[in-house]
Amino acid sequence: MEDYFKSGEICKKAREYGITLIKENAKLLDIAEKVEEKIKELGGECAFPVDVSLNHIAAHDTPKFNDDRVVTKGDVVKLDIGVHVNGKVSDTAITVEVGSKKYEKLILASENALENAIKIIKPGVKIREIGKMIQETIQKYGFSPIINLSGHGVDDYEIHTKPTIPNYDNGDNNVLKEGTIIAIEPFATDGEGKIIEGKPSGIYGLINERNIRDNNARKILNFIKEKYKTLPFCERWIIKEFGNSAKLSLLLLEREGIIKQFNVLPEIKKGQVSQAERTVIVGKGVIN
Ligand SMILES: [Co+2]
Repeated sequence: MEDYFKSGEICKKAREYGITLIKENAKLLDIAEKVEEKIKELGGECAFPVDVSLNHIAAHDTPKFNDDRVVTKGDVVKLDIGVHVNGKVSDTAITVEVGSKKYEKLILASENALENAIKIIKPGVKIREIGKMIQETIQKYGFSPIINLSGHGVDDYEIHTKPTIPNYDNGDNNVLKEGTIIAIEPFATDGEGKIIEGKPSGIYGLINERNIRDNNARKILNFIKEKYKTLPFCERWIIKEFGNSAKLSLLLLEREGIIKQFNVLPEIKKGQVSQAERTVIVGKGVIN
């Protein structure tokens, strides 16, 4: 348990630091790298690449190597951060609107949904009740929850495990048990309330530990197994370690079905999206 609290503390500090970096003209790459650096400085490791997702992109957008995108006025920026300490994962996210207040209510909707959900979490609460609370809170603001994104359990070196915590009443009558560790992450949108698969994100995960003959690809695969285990990693990190030619090896590993690439997740109607997330130990409270 101690490592979870440590992980949560680092996660919280990284989030607070991240907020200070989200400004007009800031490079997305700088935001991600500085937050990742901060996590290590504080004694943690990244549980996944820092995501900086803009506007109608709900999640899973991490800057590429040499990414030159910058934050512009009016952008709604979701910063999603995962930390682990000896594999104990905590997950958090916030939304910042830069230089305007057009989406203030949308951001409040996801924040308030998160707060209300956390208030009712205790041993014995039905999973559907949490979803219902999130849905009702977001709808009260006049928006829709994104129903095909959900909160999730976390475990040793795993960021998405059971139980699934829906952002709507999905009818799940299972109850939460004392000590279960879950990330709650409501997404609110002025779109339809659904995400689709977008462009490749440059974020990968190991899915099959098969051997590969190619020397460079094997070297990189060994590095991934050793360093990230089953946690997501990104092209940017691999290029930093192995140089530009690593791109080819990643392609090869992907083609062989050894690693899988995730896609960015846009809202289906290109609606604006806000997100808020914290990690909770059932019966003990929020850790980050
Ligand atoms: Co999460």
